[in-house]
Amino acid sequence: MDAKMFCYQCQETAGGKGCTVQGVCGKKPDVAEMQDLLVYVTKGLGAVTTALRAEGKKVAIEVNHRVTMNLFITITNANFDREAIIDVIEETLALKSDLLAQLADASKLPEAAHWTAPRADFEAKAKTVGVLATENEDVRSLRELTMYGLKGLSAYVEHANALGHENEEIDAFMQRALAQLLDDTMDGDALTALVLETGKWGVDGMALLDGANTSTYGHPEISKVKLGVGSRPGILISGHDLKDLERLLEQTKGTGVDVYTHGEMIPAHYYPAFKKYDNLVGNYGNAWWLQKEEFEKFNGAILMTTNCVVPPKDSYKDRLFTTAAVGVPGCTHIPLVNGEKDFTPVIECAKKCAPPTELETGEIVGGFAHEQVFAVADKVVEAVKSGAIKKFVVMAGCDGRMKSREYYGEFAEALPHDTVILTAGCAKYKYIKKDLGDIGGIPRVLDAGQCNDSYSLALIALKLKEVFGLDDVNKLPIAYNIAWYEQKAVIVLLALLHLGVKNIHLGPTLPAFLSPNVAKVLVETFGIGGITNVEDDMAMFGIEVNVPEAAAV
Ligand code: SF4
Ligand code: SF3
Repeated sequence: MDAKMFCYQCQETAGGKGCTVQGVCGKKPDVAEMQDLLVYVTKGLGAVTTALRAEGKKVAIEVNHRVTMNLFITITNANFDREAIIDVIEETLALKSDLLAQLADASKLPEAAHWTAPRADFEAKAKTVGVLATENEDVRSLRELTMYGLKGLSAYVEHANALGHENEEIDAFMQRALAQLLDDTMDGDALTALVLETGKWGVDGMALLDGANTSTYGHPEISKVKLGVGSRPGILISGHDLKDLERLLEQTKGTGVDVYTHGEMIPAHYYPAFKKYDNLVGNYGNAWWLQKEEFEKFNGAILMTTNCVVPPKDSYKDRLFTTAAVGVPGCTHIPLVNGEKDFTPVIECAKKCAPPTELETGEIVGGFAHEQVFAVADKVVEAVKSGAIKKFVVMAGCDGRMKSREYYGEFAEALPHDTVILTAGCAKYKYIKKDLGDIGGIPRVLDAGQCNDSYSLALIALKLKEVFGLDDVNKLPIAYNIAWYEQKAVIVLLALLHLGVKNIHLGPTLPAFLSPNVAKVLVETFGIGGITNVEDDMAMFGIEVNVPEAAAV
């Protein structure tokens, strides 16, 4: 049977090879093809803006934002709305044609820079520009590795942009890289260099977002987050966009509606600026993949500010709202109008709803971003010197549906009591609610925040390297056991490689988009590896498995 689509950008791709009938994520072929076309026209736009810069012409901020938003839309679990994607393709074509007209010489640009067509012809074109249009498996692998890094980077840049922080150099790189992905003269070496360069800009992108978040909302501090529920109706806000949370908290003040965070929004509670809202009650639920059950039980309105959204059940579809890059057909989308968003439909919906059904009680502790850890650095260093802490294990990344991910909860529990977990991203939901204790007051799970806050973990590693007077970050007692799912994890990985971190282990499976040859280069150059089982991996990381006290006697 002919493939109806092809996508292998995430960890859950069908059979560990590629989704060809429909996405495991729920993406249908008719949506997949329009995402392919959106990627294609955005590469064409990148070629045009890169040529404009080469002619010394300025590229407007709105154009940069168009590029980042387009890539963000195609991230796993962000947008399932074919019609909305078609609208974005049309807008991009119009923008591209305006910019083309400003070029003195457009003769050397690739076909994608010139391509335009009426909407009726989109489908036919889309079928010719997907991932498999690159025939050579290694070239395809390197192109897609770069592309997924760019998609992850676009998400982080978009959040920084939402807070008014811009970095034209990052935008120029992203657009040049998009153009280079169309360039058939780029060989394996040139593309490998592009992959690594993407990691460099990944560090800059995360630094941009870190600066945007901390200068707007303060530095995260050690905080307790409530897990129970109140008695008023609520809005559950999910995704990564702190600006949307701020707007929602402002607009719900005095309305009698409470706000709860979900999934990747939990670290909002760590920022000083959000502590002043008494209607920000706590966190509800877990990582993205459990949302079908949890959104149903929440009873109230739900706002998805970014991925990861799962195509909703009818039982709560009318309570689900999207904004920015997110799209779900049939759900109300809240647009940005003149720099503002009106969440009235979300609030009005919530007012008519019952309060949330309690899932759990208690609290979790987080807020160990770089400044907070630096503030207790003496304590940490002392614990390492005294042997109370023997190893740090970076377990950042994503959570997901696969049963094989139970490994991460088991791994966390099996770690001996002289180890500390450094985490960020939704991967933490596998162990953050387990009581793993503390070491002399330092909790054994230090949550820095969202997946983009992996940047904090890198800064913490660099700080420890400095404090211990080491010449190589790989000489620190840190193991990297990272869970990945979507493309933000790809940019985090490339950023860590750029910072010189070696021997990172990725699971639960290695990316399907790594061809055997590309995987070999990553293994040989950076020591990248997979995972097997808790016991063998503990030995591989040089960690003694935790023996429960009762069993030890
Ligand atoms: Fe498949 Fe993942 Fe692509 Fe969805 S995003 S279609 S699950 S590879
Ligand atoms: Fe999670 Fe989607 Fe990756 Fe941001 S929310 S870490 S999966």
